[in-house]
Amino acid sequence: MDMITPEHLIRQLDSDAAETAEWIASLHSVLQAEGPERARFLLSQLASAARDAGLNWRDARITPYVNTIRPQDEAPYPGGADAIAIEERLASIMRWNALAMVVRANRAYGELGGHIASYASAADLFEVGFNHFFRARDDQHAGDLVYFQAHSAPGIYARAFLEGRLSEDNLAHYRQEITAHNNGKQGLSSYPHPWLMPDFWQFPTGSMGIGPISAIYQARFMRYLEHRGMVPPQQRRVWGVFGDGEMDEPESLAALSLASREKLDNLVFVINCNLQRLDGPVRGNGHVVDELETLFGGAGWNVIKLLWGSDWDPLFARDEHGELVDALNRTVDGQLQTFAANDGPFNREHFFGQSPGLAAIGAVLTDDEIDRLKRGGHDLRKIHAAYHAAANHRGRPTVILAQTKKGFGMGSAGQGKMTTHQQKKLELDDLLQFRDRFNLPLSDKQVENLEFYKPPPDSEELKHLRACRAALGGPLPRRIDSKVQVAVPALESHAAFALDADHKEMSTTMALVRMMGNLLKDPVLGKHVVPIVADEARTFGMANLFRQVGIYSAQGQLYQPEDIGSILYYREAKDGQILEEGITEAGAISSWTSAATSYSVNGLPMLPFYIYYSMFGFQRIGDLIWAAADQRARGFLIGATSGRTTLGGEGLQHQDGSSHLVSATIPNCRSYDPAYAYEMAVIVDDGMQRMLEKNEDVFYYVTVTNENEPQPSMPVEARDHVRDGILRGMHCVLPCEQPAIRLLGAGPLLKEAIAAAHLLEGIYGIKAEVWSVTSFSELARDGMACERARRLQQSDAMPWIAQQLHGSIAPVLAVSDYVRAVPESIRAYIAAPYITLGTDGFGRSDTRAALRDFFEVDAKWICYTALTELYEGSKTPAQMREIASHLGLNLDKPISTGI
Ligand SMILES: Cc1ncc(C[n+]2csc(CCOP(=O)(O)OP(=O)(O)O)c2C)c(N)n1
Repeated sequence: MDMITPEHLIRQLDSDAAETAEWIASLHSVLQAEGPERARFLLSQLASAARDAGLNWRDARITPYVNTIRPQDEAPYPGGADAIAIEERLASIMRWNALAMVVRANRAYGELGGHIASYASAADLFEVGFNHFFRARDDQHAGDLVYFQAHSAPGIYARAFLEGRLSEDNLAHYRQEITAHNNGKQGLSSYPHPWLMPDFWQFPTGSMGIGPISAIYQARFMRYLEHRGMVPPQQRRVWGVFGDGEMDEPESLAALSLASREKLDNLVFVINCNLQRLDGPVRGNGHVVDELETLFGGAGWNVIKLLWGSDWDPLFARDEHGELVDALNRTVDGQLQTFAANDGPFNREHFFGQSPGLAAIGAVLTDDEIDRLKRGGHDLRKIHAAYHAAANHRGRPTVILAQTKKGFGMGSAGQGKMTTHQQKKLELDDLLQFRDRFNLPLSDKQVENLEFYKPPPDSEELKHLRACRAALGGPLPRRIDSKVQVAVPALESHAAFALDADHKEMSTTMALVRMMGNLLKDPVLGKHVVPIVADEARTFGMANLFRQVGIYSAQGQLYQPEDIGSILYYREAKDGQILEEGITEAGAISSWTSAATSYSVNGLPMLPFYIYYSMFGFQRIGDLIWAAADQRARGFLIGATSGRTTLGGEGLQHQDGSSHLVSATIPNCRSYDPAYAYEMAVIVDDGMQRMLEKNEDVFYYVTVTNENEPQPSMPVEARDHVRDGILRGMHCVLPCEQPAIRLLGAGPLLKEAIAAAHLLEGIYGIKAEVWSVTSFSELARDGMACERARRLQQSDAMPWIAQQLHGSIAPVLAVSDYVRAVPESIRAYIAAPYITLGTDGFGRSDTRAALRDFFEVDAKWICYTALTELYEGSKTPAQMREIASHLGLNLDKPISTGI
């Protein structure tokens, strides 16, 4: 085995130590005599001289494997040693209760799962935050936002238990939400879940990577609101506590440069570097801390390494020849994990035993002291110093790279073990050891019974805990469900052009943008609207908004835009309203979520419209949308230039045939695929009313297309009826007495259905009725609900679609620009023969007409398909071929799903 042996670790000795010392002494004397400015200048001159001499030398972005903050620079601990002692006891109690919660649940039902080791490593990082930094919302302050590492949730519950916010009953129902509910109790969700615990959790972080990118865009959105004068400037911060393994996710690192570019000094990341993820070490053969230091530092963040506890300080002080630092620099993470998993004698032999110098440094410690040497992330004093420095750093976001031990205190049952992440059952001996390790006042029997422990209300611990939180504005986490309303202007005031379009040519995208332009001018609603794009504003015809409301830029506009003379010039402004995110759908949706949850997070409702290529929405960033749904987001997602056959020419990457299938799976997302500008206007109006006036936790997905076509006016008579139909999913656009067939057309293919009706009548004398289906998913949801009510409550409720199609038994044929599974979703509610056409298969680059022929969804194919149903049994195959040939269709063409 390629194990690190002491010999490997012995550092290469300095070839001229005296010369090195001279250089260092010179630096020190400059520092002393002339200060850091001059020292920095000299170092940069030296670096440029080295470059000139062809040394190809570059300052490594990695600093030695030691703490960034020197002991003498540490801020004093509020309350001093006494407070530290109390807080350590509190952390021990929370550790126990968190562990007991998980082990209890799994003793009862082995399938429930849960994690002990992650919180065990993060407990101290959380405690210092809770006791001294995380500000809650109260009358004076809008509060900090804290993103909690999801699988440390048991620890957060354990704290809320001590605070009296959660009861023993709650803890006993960890991961048993349904059972608890059935017993009239509130259970605890596995991970932060605002939908299920709406008074508690603010941000869902269970899916790795979503917390980090969301935290960055939240901090940015706070600045946006401040710069636009929507909220007063306050020292609010966003704190994100994440795992080192989680940093592997692309989303975790994707927005680092945005954070520094925008100088987000209201943002602090605390990365819990316990050096392990689920399966094993994060970077066994290197240092994850160094890698993250390079990445964050390179992106412009202030990096604070918090690696070693105070008990290491005397050891570093004795490290005259740098052997200790050198050994730490060389000890890779896999080895550090092994040291964490082993005891004092092992560490003395294998770490301090590497050289006589190191052995001498370690000689002042007993084996037990070596065993208890703390990593930085377990030392309250050091953690406080790092948080204090981060909170006071100006001009840049800060990341604290805190080294900890995974499963800290779990002893041989878990600390530093490869398998510790999944550990959820502990033997009695391990539990007793844990009790002893953390001096918990529990009898053997109480340990065996996994009893939760809460000190008396007037104990030093609980008084301290309450006082700390009171000073910081109250408990955390806490989600506030604001009921502030924003008045929505009358539909006619901003969408008259769509309601009375009178066959003017426009696409639904153009109509949407025009409507948004009008809404932005509304004296009440206007300032709440947040248009968001990911570098496609021009594609969607939004360039006029650049001038109208400006593009947000924290720095304003430091250049004269090339197109300054034009009326639509590219205007950036500090109070700009548009969020132009550049080519990052993940970033843009994170901005959208920040705006869409502002009603709760900031007590200020905002109305975001994120307009994007529909293919790059649910398919590409579906998980971020799911998280937004969990957060009870309110806003509009606009899938632009949507549909498989409508975005001619673009081919398979851009042509979307599936977003409506996915959006239908999100319970609080209402999805629409309108055909007409007036339908779109009615849908947006309804969304605004429900979200801004009725404060419903829903969001809307609306697809719009770039196909210019004559737009009919909304029928004048029975507008309420039409409106109701549009919102519930379908309304009749071509009625007919005793139709032989009913055609359901959706979105851009409605016109093909209407054209097919004319073909059927004109050529074959067959009468067809045509309906515009604005939402298959709303029809299907209603159908499912009625079906269930019939079964469970013996209700006679009839699905709405069944009511609409009630008057006839003629076959029904539906056509959608999405995969067939979308129109198939309503099959169960149609009491007539039902045929569906859709666009399954890869997209192709060609004209719309060619695409619609290829996918067999144009007027001719609809007509032919209707005839196959109507002529069933009365025409021979040869006659059907003749009909197809007459329509110009090739029945031998390959299937669209073929490759
Ligand atoms: C997107 C996603 N992929 C996988 C998981 C499963 N998962 C949960 S925790 C975890 C390991 C996390 O390791 P780390 O971030 O280092 O945190 P630690 O538990 O070590 O503190 C994994 C893979 C997840 N929750 N989300």
